[in-house]
Amino acid sequence: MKDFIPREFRTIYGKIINDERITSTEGLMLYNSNNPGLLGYLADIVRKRKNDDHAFFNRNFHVEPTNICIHNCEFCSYRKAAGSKEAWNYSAGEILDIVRRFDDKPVTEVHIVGGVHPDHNIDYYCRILQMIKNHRPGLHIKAFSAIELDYIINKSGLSIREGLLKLKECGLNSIPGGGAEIFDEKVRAIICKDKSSSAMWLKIHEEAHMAGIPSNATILYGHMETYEHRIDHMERLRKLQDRTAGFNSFIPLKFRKENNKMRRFGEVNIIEDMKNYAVSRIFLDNFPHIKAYWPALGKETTQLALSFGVDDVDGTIDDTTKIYSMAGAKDQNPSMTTEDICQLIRGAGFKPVERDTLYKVVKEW
Ligand code: V47
Repeated sequence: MKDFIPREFRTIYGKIINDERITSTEGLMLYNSNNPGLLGYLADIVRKRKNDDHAFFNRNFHVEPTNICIHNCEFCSYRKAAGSKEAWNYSAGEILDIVRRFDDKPVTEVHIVGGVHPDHNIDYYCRILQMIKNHRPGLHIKAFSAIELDYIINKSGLSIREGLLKLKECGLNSIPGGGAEIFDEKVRAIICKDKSSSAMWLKIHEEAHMAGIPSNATILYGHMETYEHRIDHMERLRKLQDRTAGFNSFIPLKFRKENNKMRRFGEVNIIEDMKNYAVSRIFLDNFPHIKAYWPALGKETTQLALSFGVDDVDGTIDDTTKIYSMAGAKDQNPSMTTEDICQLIRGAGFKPVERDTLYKVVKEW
């Protein structure tokens, strides 16, 4: 047993080196420890076993079809009322025009997510998918959060499975992790009260996995939630992943306070960010990847996160998302060249590996 592991953490340490699952109580103990160095050390054991010294990224861009939304989440800085000068709502043709701007670029993924527009339906979503697939069949379409899917599938009269299979047939390859926020029903009732329930988010991802559509999962942390709420959130995900193995990555999203109704909660500090990545890596033993989403977190913090369990930094983005710049993130026009990302990763002591959405290696840089 390593001498520098404090006595109270030796059982957890033993479990980690033996690749055994830690309990919720042990997860809480890690959160409550004031020892970020130890958490980084423990998380790095899991990280290296799963992903060696590789740090993954992809070449991607986002499309945000609309910022008009039937929901009015307290943390959202992105939503605008219909009729507002800052609101937009693209037709499927306009979305294809955005995709066409990347025709000469070696991107492998388009990430499509936006508000839940009251006029949208499954046919509009299918048109988007089909137009993109016809234009660029090799482009992976990671699209539509469980919240958008809940609305359009429910409206279509199809079952969740039927709706997902229809979208898959039209070209949907995977589902992003948005909309999970915090699963605890009491917190959810305060921060996003009219949004799809936690049970529905989990059901849609479970049905997607069973229909052969992989997905990601997120948590929105650093506002009013407690460590117990974070552990409960991850416990629900861990249970689902045990059944389906359909999640690729877990993406902790740090709450940003600008231009939304939750400013009073402030923003957590970098120690809290690192703690959260480390505990996620250790607790979610059945998730292959933990992602630090650099447009939300900032480049330097992302670099540091690689030593706290993170093995993926998302992608090049090319200034195509507004969700975080509107909420006060440092990069107002998030974009990185492949060279920038490789430098960021190498500077942190890891090996840059370009991946596709499903983590097949495209190139070791
Ligand atoms: O669900 C919104 C979050 C999410 C704020 O799957 C905020 O690869 C912090 O899910 N402060 C959408 N967070 C983004 C998302 C995502 C991002 C990157 C990669 C993937 C993936 C998924 O953004 C929302 C919400 O949790 N969010 N507003 C805010 N003020």
